[in-house]
Parts: sequence; C-alpha cells; structure tokens
Amino acid sequence: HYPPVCNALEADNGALRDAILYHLQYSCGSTKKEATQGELARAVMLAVRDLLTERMLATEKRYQQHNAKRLYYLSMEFHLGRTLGNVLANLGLTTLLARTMEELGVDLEEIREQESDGALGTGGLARLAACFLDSLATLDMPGFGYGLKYQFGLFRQELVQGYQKELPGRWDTEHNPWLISRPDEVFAIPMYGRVEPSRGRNNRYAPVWQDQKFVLGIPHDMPIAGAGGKTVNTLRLFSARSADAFDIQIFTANDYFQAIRHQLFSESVSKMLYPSDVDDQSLEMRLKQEYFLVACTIQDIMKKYLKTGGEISNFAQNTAIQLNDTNPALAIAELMRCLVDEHQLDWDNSWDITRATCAYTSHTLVPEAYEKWPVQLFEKVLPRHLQIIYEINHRFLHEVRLRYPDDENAPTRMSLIEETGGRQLNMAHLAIIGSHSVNGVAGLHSQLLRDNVFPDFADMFPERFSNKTNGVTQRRWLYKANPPLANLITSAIGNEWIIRAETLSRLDEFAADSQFQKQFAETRNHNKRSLADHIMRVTGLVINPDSLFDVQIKRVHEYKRQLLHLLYIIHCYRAIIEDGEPPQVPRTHIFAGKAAPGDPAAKLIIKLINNIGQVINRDTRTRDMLKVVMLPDFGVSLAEKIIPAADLSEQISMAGTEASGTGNMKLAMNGALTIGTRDGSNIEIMEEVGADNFFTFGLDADTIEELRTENSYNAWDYYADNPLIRRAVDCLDSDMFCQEEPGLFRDIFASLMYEGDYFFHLADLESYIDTQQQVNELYTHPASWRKKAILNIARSGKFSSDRTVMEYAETIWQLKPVV
Ligand code: 26R
Repeated sequence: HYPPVCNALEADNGALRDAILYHLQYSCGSTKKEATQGELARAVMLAVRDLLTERMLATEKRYQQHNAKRLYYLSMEFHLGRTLGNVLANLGLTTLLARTMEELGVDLEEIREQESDGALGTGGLARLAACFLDSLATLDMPGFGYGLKYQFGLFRQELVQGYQKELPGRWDTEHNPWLISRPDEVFAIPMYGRVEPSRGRNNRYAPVWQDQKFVLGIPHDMPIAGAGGKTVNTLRLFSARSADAFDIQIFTANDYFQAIRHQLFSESVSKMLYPSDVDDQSLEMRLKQEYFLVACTIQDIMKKYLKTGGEISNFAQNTAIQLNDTNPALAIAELMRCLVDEHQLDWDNSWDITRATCAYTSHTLVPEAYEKWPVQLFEKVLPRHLQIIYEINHRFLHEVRLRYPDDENAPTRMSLIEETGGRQLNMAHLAIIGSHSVNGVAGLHSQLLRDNVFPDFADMFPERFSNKTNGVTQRRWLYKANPPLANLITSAIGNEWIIRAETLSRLDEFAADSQFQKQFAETRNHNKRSLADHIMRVTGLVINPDSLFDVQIKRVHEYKRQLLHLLYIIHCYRAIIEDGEPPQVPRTHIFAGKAAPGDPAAKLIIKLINNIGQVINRDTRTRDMLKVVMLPDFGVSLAEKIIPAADLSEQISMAGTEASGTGNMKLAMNGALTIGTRDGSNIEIMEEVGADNFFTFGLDADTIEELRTENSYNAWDYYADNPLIRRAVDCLDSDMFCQEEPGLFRDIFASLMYEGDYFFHLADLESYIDTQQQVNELYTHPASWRKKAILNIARSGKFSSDRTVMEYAETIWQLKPVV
C-alpha cells in the first residue's frame, strides 16, 4: 500500500531529526548554529541515505535468498536529476521531513535547491535509463544500472548575448552524498598490448593477451529507491584510477614525469562525458570509456555470480544484460573473451551463453548516431577483442552464405567490418548478431528499424525484433513535479495511480465535470504563475501568466525542428505588425534545450530563438500578445518546473526521425495538449488520447521517404506558392533579427532554400500554421480545452515506464518481482 509507513520514523518523529543532527556533527563537522545551507543539505541527504542503505542491504539479501535472476542495464549515460525529492516522494517522507525541518528552523525548499542535478547524460536515452531504474525498483525487480562516474557530466549552459556558452556542470562526483564508494572492490582493466598465439591446456590454441596497460575501476553505488521503499536497488558507477603499478613507477622510475603522465592518462578514462558527436582526437578515449564500462561490469557480474555458487553453464538463466544502444555493445565481445579465455569454455557454448544473455535497444534513426570504430584504432586498444570479433564475423558470414546463396552482396552488407571508406567496425551489427533480442522504442521506430535500417537482419532473424514503446515514471514527472495536480487527481480517484498508472483512466468521467475542471484550472494557474516568477527571476522578462504557454523543451537539433516553431512565431509577428492582425489568443513561447558543442547549426538556432525574443519582446506593438523566452540550462530540474505549467507541447520533428520522444509523454501526462507530427510515440499518444484531443499535422514518414527517394521535394515550390511562407522565411535572409550582426542567419536561409531543406520545414509549414490556428480556436473555449487536457491525463497511463519495464521483463529478460 502507498504511501508506506517508513520504519519507526513515522511514529517517532525525533529519529529523523536526530539523524540529521548526527550527520551535521559527525559527517560535516559542523553545528546547527554554524552550518551553511550546503552542510545542512548534506546532513539531510546523508540521514535519508542511511534509510536507503538499510533497505538496500535487505533487498540484496532477499535477492540472494531467492537466487533471483538479475538484470544489468548497461548504459554510458544516466540522467538522474535531483535525488532527494524523488526519494522523499517514493518513501512517503516528504511531509515528515518538512515538519522536521520546520522544527529545526530550516526551509526544506531551500535545502532541496542546494542539490544539483545528476546529469550524466546528454538526452532522452539517458533520462529513459533513469526512469527504468525507478520502475524496476518500484516493481521489486532485481534490476541494476551500470555506468560511469564522470567527473564532468553534461555541461551547464549559459546564454551569453543569446549564444550558448558551455561551463562545467555542478554535480559533485567527488563528495556526492548519495554515492557509496567501494575502493576495496576494485577491478583491473587491461587495454592495449598484443596477442601471442600459444598453446594452453590440452594443447588447445589459446592466445595470450599480454603487455597490456591497466586501468583500475572503482565502483560507487547510488541507492535507487522504488515507490513504497521496500526495494532499494543500486546504480553502480565506475571511476577510473591508475593501476598501482604506475603509482610505484612514479617513485622508482627514472622518468618521473613520464610516470606521472601515465597516471593522468589512466585517470582520464572517467574524466568526462562525451557529447554525441565525438571528434577524431577524442575517439580513442571514447572507445576506452566504452570498454572500461563493459569490462568492469562483466567482471563484476561474473564475480557476483560465481560467489553465489552459480555454474558458468547456467549463467544466462540467471543473468540478463540490456545494452542501452550500441555504446556498451562491446559487452558481447568481452563476455566471449571472459568465457573463452578465462573460463576455457568452448566457442559454441560461449556464444550460446552470450546471445542468451544480451539484448539490444536502438534509440535512434539519425544515421550519424550509429557507431562505427576504425579497425586500426580498435586493434591498437583492444587487440584480443578484435580477434574475437573477426571470429564472430567469420562464423556469421558463413551462415549468411548458407542462408542466402544467391545473394552475393549479402555478406558485404551484413558484415561486422565495413570495407568502404576505411575499414570500420559496425557496432549495431555486432549488437544484433550477439543478442537474442533487438528492440526499438516506439511502434514506428521499430518498424523503420526492420524495414529500412536493418532489413537484412530482420529477414534472417525475424524473431529477434520487437517493439517496446518508451515510458516515463509518473512518480517523478507527475507525483513529485506537479503536487497541485497530483493532489487533485488523488482527491478524485485515490492514489493508486502512483504505482498503477493505468488507473488514471478513472479520471475520464471527471473530464467534463465543471467542478473538477475548475479545480484543474486552478492547479494550472498556480503552476503558470510559479513559472512566470521563475522566468522573471532568470531572464528579467515579465510574461502574461494567462497567455497560452507553448513549450518546446528538448535537445536543440535540426531534426527536432525548433526552426519550424520559429517560422510560425515570425509569421505571427509579421501578421501583427504588418497586417494589424493580432492573434486570437496571447501566447508565450517557451524554449529550453542544449545544443551539442560541436553542432554549429543547432547553436545558430539557439541564437535565433534569443534574437527573435529580443526583437519581439521589446516591440510595443505586440504588447503582451506574443512573447518568446529561452530558459538556459535545460535539464531534469528545469523540466520539472516547465512541464506542470505547459498548455501546449510542441513535438514537431520531421516524421521518421524521432525514435520515440519521452518529453511528449511527460507533458501529456501533466495535461498539456500536443501539437505533433506523426512521428515516434506521438502516434501512440494520439491513439491513446484520441484524435480529437491531439493536434496533428504534416507529412507522414512514408510520404517523406517517397519524396526523398524520388528527389521530388523542392522548397522553392512552397516558397513561391504561399506568400505567408515566403514572408516568414525571407526574414532569415534579411537582418530583421540581427541588426547588430548583419547576415547572421543567412546560413539558415541557405540550408532551407539552397541546400534542399533536408528536414522538410517548408513542406510542413502551412499545415503547421493551420493547425496552430485550431489551437487558438480551442483555447478561446476554456471548457473544451480543459476537457481535452484532462482526457490527456486520464489516457496517458500507457506511457508509464512501469508498463515498459514490465514488457521488457516478461518478453526479453524473464525477470520476476522478488518480494
Ligand atoms: C546527433 C546525432 C549524432 C545523435 C542523435 C542522438 C547522437 C546521439 C543521439 C542519442 C540517442 C541515442 C538518443 O538519445 N536517442 C533518444 O532516445 C530516447 C529514448 O529512447 C528517445 O525517446 C528519443 O527519441 C531518441 O532521440
């Protein structure tokens, strides 16, 4: 039952206070009188962590008693956001802690603001991983995250004169109160060196990998508490340290500086999270990082498994490994190396075990995002793994030839090694061949993976491919992020929705209830006013809290088409100032998002958002009918502020490019209406909430694919045919939004008009403008709007990550709750 009674704490109010004071004194070396806000926050987090630690140990004991199958979720990225508020919510401790802090004369809100976001990830893939961990723990399933403890996670974004500036993030990985470091459980990870052919046991060919350099991996555990707090799993993050051998060399070697360089060199392995587009100089470090994660993880899994008395031959019955995209796909080669080289298992058995253990999720359709490693580089860093991959490939291509005797190109297309454009190792092919399951993250995405991206593999292994539509945890994204709405929902239908999102459907009958609508509107107004205050504090801009809040919050990338949204804003602006046509409804356009540091096109879009804001927000002719805001430093905490206040959710990627999207789910769940293309999980959201309660527009993926293959799309046709489109697009060629830096946005104009408009902005613009008009229309009928908004909440149950995780558990992992 929810919320839980938290040990003796609920009964004995004093216990939590004493724990906080204890940590203030003994862990922070401070006193209540002297303590800084930071120290107080630390003491609070440590006191809460103690509660988690007890439960974590009890959970582990339970798993061992049941000899439970375990899932390891391998991901180079986890975007956790803040932990304190989430733990309090999941343990049902929010009120108790608030009361305790009041007694101590401390403002809990301020304490919570002290915590910085754990942003060890770049985008949706990383946040999905965090939602999955929350769901696994809530469902009492033995599922563990494995990742890297970067010293520098995702950069912090500042906007300086409208330009993105990157600064180091604030998450303190060195003294993070949530992490339990375990230096005694260190793992030694070999890299480089060479492979010597030699004879092993029974005179078998047994290659020996030698002269390696070693990097040490130290595990740090982050407790992950599920709702109710019974199950506390862990996210294990590895940091790199130099191997002792090097430290000794520093004191003994002739070349002291060389020895220290060595040390720096190994410790740099967990130095920083790389952005999605890695430059050539960083390739080697990124490869080492991916291998480091995988090697630490496999050693850890194996050690734990053998310690519990498991037989190697039963390994796959007790272990599932999920590869979060291809970054950790080397786990396949590493597990093979471990079984063949270290446990002297024969190849076929090892291969069966590996495939039965591993499963792969793809998260993208953007071709550049598919990982490939230059073979030369790979051989230098991981010579033994390259041999293993050659052997896998050799055997696999043999099968391909048997299966497709008449298709002489099949082996070339399906090989792990691409021979064109320098020899490259195709990681997606490795992931598919070495897994028993391959899944996409929304229906359309999974279908496009089968039909367009991996058709050969889908033909050869049809049973491996499936769909698992993404989800988000309603506990962070509704229960914790939006208390006014969460309380209203609970008052209407009870609180079961917190652990069973499908029960949100009970709200259906309240959608037309005027009393409920009124209360819903009150929560929305409250949230919109808080966001307006926040915008005022951060940007100095005064916005109209009664205007329609139109939000687009996500990574800035051309395929997500922030530019389409901007063209609509420009259209509205010119309609006001030139045609004297004020919009039917006042709107505030709210943007937030980071651009990859190496993506100049995305960075220029950020500058364009800001400049359009500058011009429009200052123009007295628009008064408070039109405002454009860009909030800096998008991340989980900022999303938690924006989402509860959003009226309209912009999900306008070019159809066929967004694998799923998860922001779309968070917004719908909080009662925003979506304006969206038929892309990713938008399609499924529309199916669930009903076409009447969703604004869709634009070309579908098939049509775009067709136009592209026929080469028959021409942006100039749309430009010539529609004067309104021309008027909007022409602004980018003029200096209307860049008086101070003439010509600044001409590259954007050129990409649309001279470089083929790769993302079909002009093709979709008219339909987008028309649909925005329908949005305005509806907003003038508050009762109809509210009804649709409430229906969106009521029908968003499918998009809980609890549902997603249960699907993975049943069909891929064979994982069961352990209670
Ligand atoms: C820019 C390009 C090179 C690139 C694009 C995307 C590089 C890296 C990525 C990261 C990918 C793997 C990612 O984060 N994908 C996102 O995964 C989410 C969770 O499944 C999806 O909801 C989202 O649609 C997808 O973009």
